[in-house]
Amino acid sequence: PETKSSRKHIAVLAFPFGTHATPLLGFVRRISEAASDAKFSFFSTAQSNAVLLANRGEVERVKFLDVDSGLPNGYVFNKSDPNAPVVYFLKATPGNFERAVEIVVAETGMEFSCFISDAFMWFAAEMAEKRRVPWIALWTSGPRSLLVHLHTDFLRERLGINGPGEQTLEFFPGLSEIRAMDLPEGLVSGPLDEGVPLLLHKMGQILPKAAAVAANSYEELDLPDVNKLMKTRLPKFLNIGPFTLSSLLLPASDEYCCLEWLEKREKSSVAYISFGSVIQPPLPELTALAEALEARKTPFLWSFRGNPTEQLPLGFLQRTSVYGKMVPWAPQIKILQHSSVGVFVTHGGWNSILESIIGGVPMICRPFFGDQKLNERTLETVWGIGLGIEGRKFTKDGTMKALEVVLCSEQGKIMREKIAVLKKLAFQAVESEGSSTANFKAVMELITKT
Ligand code: U2F
Repeated sequence: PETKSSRKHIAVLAFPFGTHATPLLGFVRRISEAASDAKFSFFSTAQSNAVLLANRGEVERVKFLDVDSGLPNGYVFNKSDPNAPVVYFLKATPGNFERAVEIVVAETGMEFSCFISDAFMWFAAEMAEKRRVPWIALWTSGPRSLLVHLHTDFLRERLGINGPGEQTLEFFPGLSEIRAMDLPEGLVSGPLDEGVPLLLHKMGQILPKAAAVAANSYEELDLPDVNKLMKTRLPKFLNIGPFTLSSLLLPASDEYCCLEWLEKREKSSVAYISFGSVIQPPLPELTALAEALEARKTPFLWSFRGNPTEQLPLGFLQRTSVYGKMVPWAPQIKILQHSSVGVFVTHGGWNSILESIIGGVPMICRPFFGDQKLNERTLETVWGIGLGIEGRKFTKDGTMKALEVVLCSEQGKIMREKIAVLKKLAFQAVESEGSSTANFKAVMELITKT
């Protein structure tokens, strides 16, 4: 018979911004399928939990619990300071999680047998250590960006802290094509004593303590040197993705009928445009992108955050309505798998890149922050499956050129061939004998043996 102590009780600590909590929930859902005796307490802010529940629905044996967001009473989001909620939240950690965890233990009478967290929430290591249980971290971006965070001190020593330069990391196995200017901002410039730079630096120092670090990627995607170096630093680094293929979350709905619209378009003709969940490009760049689409009459499907009537050139929506569609949110995964899509114009968020690979769609990338520049440089120079936009900003000419290359040139055809290879490897990784499946089993062993 089941008793309280025979059941596993797993604490899950989310980072409640960008596309972080969703893959974490996907990971948890998969673990819960494999460990039917486990019960999960999923800690995030009320807002993040509400979005997860609205988009993904209830998940069996997962209880969503709210932690303090750190926002002052009456706080109103200010577009000119979009990072403020992150800063407030970080100031409230780890106390907000500690308090919430203790309340759950007191109320349920069940201690936690394991801590799973977003890798950003490095203090989960200490919470787990205090209770003598394992900590498993999930890295929601690609291995390369984790690798550079793990080597922040080394990179600062080699490159100085002079900020972004053209010099390449030729001394860094696997990353020799990457330039200092492609590294996440703050990695080789400025102080590391507060906010996100502090968080990432701490994370790099503490992750080696994790029982395992799982990641949403697959071993065959990157160069052997990257995997090798990662394993040297984190012996239990386990790629268990791509989550799009392996996690069990429900796909998003298609309330704006994007798929029906794609049905009417020619093969590989459409530019799908989205900049993820956080970014909205500045107005002059939105204008340039719109002008480029209109000048080329490129069919487009644009997932637009904001108000297109106010933010795009006057009359653009009417003039392009025959070949263009704007929606506030789109079922991206399905769209990228539709044969009408020929290019993905993206900010280079990790989830978007993987979803594009799985759809076999080459990318045009306009990176903004964090891992995005590194992702852009990698997909252009290492994998050959996309282009960075000239000057890292949308201009009408630069955008027209990039669309021409990807949609109409021999180079674009080669990109499609290369991405087809990576796509195949992704599907193989999640087959029953695949590398990601084996790695997931290794994670499960750690969880079930505790
Ligand atoms: C942060 O990522 P973002 O949320 O900005 O971007 P992505 O990693 O590309 O994830 C966007 C997700 O939102 C989905 C899309 C992706 O799964 O399918 N989506 C959608 O379903 N419909 C839409 O209309 C638009 C998007 C950060 F900014 C990045 O730099 C990091 O790489 C990332 C992961 O850590 O988190």
